[in-house]
Amino acid sequence: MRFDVLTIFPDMFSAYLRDGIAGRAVKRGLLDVRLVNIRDFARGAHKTTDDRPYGGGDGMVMRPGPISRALGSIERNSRGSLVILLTPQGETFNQSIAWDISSLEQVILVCGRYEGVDERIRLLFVDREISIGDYVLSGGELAAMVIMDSVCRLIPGTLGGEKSSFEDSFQDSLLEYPHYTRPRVFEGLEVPEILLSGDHARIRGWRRKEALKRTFERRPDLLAKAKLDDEDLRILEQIRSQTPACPPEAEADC
Ligand code: 9D3
Repeated sequence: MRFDVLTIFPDMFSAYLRDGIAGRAVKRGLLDVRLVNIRDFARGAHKTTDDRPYGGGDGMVMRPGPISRALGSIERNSRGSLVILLTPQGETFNQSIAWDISSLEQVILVCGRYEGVDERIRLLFVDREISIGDYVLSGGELAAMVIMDSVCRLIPGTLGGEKSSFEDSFQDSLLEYPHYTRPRVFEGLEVPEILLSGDHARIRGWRRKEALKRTFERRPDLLAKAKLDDEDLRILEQIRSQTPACPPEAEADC
């Protein structure tokens, strides 16, 4: 798999590509990452990549010429490649989109800056538009790294000794149970006795209940999609019955 990243700030990627999971995939020969500096394709004495918006208004817009030429410089995989624009107006990224992308041989990530990219880039070249969530970033670079990170984990061989992405996705419809390591007592707080018992069946049951409890409390939306067996449903009913009802005057907050 190969990522080509178009950006005016290629240096933002160096620490991530050195220390992150994508860097490891590159070292193992599973992934190729090429950084393309859009400014290298800007013309004129000032090499500007942005300009004022037609019609007026605040902020600057990325000019189409440099991005178009940068895209033209990329060798395209004959078996197909996808151009993704990182933009607040895109579909919200999630694990299902990460799986989609992980099946491709070449992904071209275009990082916008300023108020955005000239509309004609989108019209002429972009296959998919992605946002990483409803908050304001200063540009697409961090979003591109988020996508590379989550997609890399899905390439077989990237995670090495760690938990496989298959195991990860198997559980991913629920939040995780609480984790503990040494020491047994920290700041007066003890590790739950059951985790020290060596009774693996009871430990599995405790963890499943804690995962269901957390998901019920924090992300009830996930329970709707989760694969739950009869035992899970029984535990959930017990959790529900132990949760105080929401008083009508506080309905919006609980
Ligand atoms: C503050 C300016 N906004 C209102 C006029 C529009 C705006 C334009 C450009 C807001 C952010 C950006 C830069 N952001 C991205 O390029 C971006 C992004 C994001 O801000 N949030 C979540 N995902 C992404 S992907 C690219």
